[in-house]
Amino acid sequence: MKRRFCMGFRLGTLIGACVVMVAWGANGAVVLQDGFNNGTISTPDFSTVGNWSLDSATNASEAGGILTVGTQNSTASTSNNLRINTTSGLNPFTSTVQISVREFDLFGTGSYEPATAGRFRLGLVSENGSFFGANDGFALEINNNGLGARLGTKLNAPSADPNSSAVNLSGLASAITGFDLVVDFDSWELILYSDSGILYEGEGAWSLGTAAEWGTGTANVGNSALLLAVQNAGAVAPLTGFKSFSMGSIEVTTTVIPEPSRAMLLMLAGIGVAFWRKR
Ligand SMILES: [Ca+2]
Ligand SMILES: [Ca+2]
Repeated sequence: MKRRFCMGFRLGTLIGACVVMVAWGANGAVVLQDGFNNGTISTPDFSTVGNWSLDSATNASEAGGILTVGTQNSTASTSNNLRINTTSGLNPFTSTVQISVREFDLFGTGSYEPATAGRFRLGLVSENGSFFGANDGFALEINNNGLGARLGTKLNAPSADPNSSAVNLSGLASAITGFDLVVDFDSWELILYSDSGILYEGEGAWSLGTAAEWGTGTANVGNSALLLAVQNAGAVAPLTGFKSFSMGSIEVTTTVIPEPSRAMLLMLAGIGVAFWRKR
């Protein structure tokens, strides 16, 4: 995301400008940190963007530094959501948002034990509590008991929920146990980890539309949310059991996207540095 500012300049200018941009780009601020240590699901260890709320108090726990959320009953296609109704501190149109999750596990019991049944999703959504609303958002899905993943935006898949427009993986060598996801309004980066190392690394362009289109909460207030969800789906009757996810930690960091005028000033500063060094 920073590289585009460095193209089309001579080497000295490029180095000077990049030094300035990198120094500035490192100023990410942690807005949410949760190791699930205090025993109360609703209260993160640290948050400037709000507290968690749970669709149902049942089938969820925070114990031993691990959050576990399961579906609510054994019928097909039910889901349970843990969410933070976001404030302006979590806005992909003004900030680059990095979300890191560790000690992740997707598993099931009964009819939902097979890999093909049920899924987990994480996203910034424009309608509180849903990946299926009319307004666009994005979702990272982990499916197949951690052996598959999809990433996409609603805008890139207008006829469906946010799904596989950016990433579509299946048959991974081992289960996903963590990820780093970096998003803003026009680009994404994703690294998936297993216990033995990096499973996948990629980046690309996408679109979340415009801030005005992004949900009833324009500029990321109102109904928008950071959502963690697990869904019962795809099981063979008779239906028993639940799909669940667990995680040991989540951290959300935001870095303000430069205003065009501000980026130009920084580049001029970089050119100045390069010129001064040349003399
Ligand atoms: Ca807690
Ligand atoms: Ca933990």
